[in-house]
Amino acid sequence: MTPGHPEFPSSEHNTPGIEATTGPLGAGIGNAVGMAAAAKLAAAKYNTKEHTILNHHVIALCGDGCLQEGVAFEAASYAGHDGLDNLIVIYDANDVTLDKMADFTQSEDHAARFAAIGWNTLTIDGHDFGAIDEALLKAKSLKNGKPSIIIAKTIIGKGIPEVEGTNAAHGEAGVAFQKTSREHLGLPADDLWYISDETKTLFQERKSALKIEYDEYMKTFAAWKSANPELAAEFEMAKSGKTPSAVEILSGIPEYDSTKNVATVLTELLSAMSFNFLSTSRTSSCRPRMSSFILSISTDRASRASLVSSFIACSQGQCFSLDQVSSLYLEDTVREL
Ligand SMILES: Cc1ncc(C[n+]2csc(CCOP(=O)(O)OP(=O)(O)O)c2C)c(N)n1
Ligand SMILES: [Mg+2]
Repeated sequence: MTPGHPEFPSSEHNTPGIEATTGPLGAGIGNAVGMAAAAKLAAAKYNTKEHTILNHHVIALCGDGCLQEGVAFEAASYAGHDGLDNLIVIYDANDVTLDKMADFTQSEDHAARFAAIGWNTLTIDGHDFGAIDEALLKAKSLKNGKPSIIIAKTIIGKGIPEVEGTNAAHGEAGVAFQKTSREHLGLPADDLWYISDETKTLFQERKSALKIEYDEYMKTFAAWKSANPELAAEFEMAKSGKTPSAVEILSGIPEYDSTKNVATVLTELLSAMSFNFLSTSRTSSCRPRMSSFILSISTDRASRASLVSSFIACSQGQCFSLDQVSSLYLEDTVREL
């Protein structure tokens, strides 16, 4: 759906409607899990008893190659453990990875592997549109605290007999046969960008149906906004992606109240300043530990300021390991003590 390896937001290869794509295999699973965790956090913060403004699913497509990467399973394991049932991964299981058949390098049972880390697994014929629809509806309706993977068995290069079902179909290898393959698929051979009337009608009808849903949603959103102006302002700020300046952060840090325990101070601090800006990537499970650790050794104002800077740095994409953070702050604190 998205050509090339468009890792950069400004890439000319970005495809409208696709929110994130990656080049490094496996990273997309991490993206999807992060988006699902962020959606859960945001829903918990912004939805009210009266209005639900966030209840969407995150849907990601991946291939055999994505699931060969270790990072994919670290993220998937986190998603299973943390019950991200708003996440659906559709796996294009075509048994090919670029220039070899997948069984040349792997032999795992993906359904069993995902089930073992707490996912729902559904296996379908990926060329059957009805089955895809049905599986998506099922995955959305399960709501059993588990993410879902739809293992869609497909044939790579379908309709191009010269390469169909083999690694020769990856990339541009089928280009030489494109004219005949269009014929095999029942499409006009010479019209490279042919879109049937049936397809156009389908999308027009879909657009009208979605417009009705969109208008309904916007009514709910407006009602939520006027009932919750403060939350709405925070929501807009979060969407804008702007982070507070260091001065604003420092002025927001409360004086340490020695009658409260450090965990309470941490919660107050984070909820006051950083909630919208913490990202949830594969390192997220270490971040709360890292923060409690730093705060437990950082009862003075300057160290707490450093803690907040670390969080902001993390949210802006620079992530510190526990070792780096401890070497930065622990030494000073130990010296002071
Ligand atoms: C981390 C990483 N290693 C290697 C590559 C090179 N690479 C590009 S596509 C691919 C195999 C992709 O397999 P799959 O996702 O199943 O796609 P298919 O061959 O089915 O089209 C590899 C290894 C990469 N993009 N990223
Ligand atoms: Mg493949």
